[in-house]
Amino acid sequence: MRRGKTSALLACFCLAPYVCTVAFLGSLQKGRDCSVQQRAAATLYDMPVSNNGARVRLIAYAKGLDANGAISIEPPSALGGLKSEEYKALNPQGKMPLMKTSDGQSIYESDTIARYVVDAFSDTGPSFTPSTPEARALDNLISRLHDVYLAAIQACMYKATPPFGVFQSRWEALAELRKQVHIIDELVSEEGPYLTGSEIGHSDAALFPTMVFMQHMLPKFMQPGWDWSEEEAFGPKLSRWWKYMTGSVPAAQRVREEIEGALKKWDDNGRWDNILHAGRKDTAEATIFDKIIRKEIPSDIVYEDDRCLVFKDINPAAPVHLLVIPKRREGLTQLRHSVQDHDYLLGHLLRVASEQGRAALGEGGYRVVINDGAGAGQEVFHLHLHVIGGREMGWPPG
Ligand SMILES: N[C@@H](CCC(=O)N[C@@H](CS)C(=O)NCC(=O)O)C(=O)O
Repeated sequence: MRRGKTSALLACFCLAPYVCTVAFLGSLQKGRDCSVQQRAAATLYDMPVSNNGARVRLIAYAKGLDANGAISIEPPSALGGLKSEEYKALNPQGKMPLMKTSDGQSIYESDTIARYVVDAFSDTGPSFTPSTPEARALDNLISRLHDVYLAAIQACMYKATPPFGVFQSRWEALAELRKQVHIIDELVSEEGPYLTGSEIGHSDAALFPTMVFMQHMLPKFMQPGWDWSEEEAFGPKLSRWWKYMTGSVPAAQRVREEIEGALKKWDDNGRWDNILHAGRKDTAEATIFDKIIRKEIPSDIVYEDDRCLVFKDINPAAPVHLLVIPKRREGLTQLRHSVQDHDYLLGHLLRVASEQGRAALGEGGYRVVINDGAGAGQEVFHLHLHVIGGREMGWPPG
């Protein structure tokens, strides 16, 4: 839809006089086609740190929609904040981004806003729609994998406490994040430079801001066995794509600067100081249990899963005496170091202790003991639950 400047100006006056006129005059100054100004002045409510919002911003910047006044960007505080009644009337999820179109319609969820922007402003800038059905299918697939499997658990990199999407364990969520990145890497076009080939698409806009998060945050979680290497973390094709986007795509460079500027403030404010596996790493000495877990020294193992190991105490205090230990200590040298991140692990250890107690003793009673500290009889500084039974026990325990 292209019109002359006069008819465009008339249309602008009919739709939204003030903003459209400003936008139109702006376009005159820049000597651009003014067709986009007929829909002028949608508002995107968003913040620089928001990677979901950055997906829309990247598209808007690439299309020049902020520069020509077609989209203005406001913080959610302009509507009283994410949790205000005014904001939630427009987006009941209370999240950003949110778009209010020039006719007052509210659109939320970044993928939906991005598709609206690409559709409504199809006459300007890159189409963000690859030209073959196969490339479009790949574009949709990567966008969807990003939304369902990455964005849904990304909070494991920066949120203070679980859950992280469906994960209660930060460590397991981080491992899943890395796995999902590799699944996407496998799908990426060999030729590039974009994810699906020669044309930029929705998937580039969706994944790039989340990559900025991962580039900034994942190295904070590295530790023995989890060394940081960009190529290893992202895979060869995503690493190549990242270099291209950061080196040759101005809209991507701009959102990267915006996000990193905000993340720098998070760094400076100590955001990661108390985050388990980042600022709060387990640096205590290894114990004999680590060797048992790695099977470097023999033990009589009765049960094992991804999270814990159960074996017979070599110095039993009763006919049945099992030790239930976490495979990853996660700072739990003692019970007293537990934080909310450990809820999943503590619950798991207790359930396994109960299963193993019943398996060993049937209807007979058993006792589950955690000694916290040398004064309470703790000898190995790696959290362990004693499951003791098979004889009469007194109370109080000595
Ligand atoms: N699925 C939503 C996710 C939106 C979302 O989680 N936004 C974050 C910022 S990136 C947010 O608003 N967080 C603040 C909050 O949840 O209170 C989308 O794609 O738009």
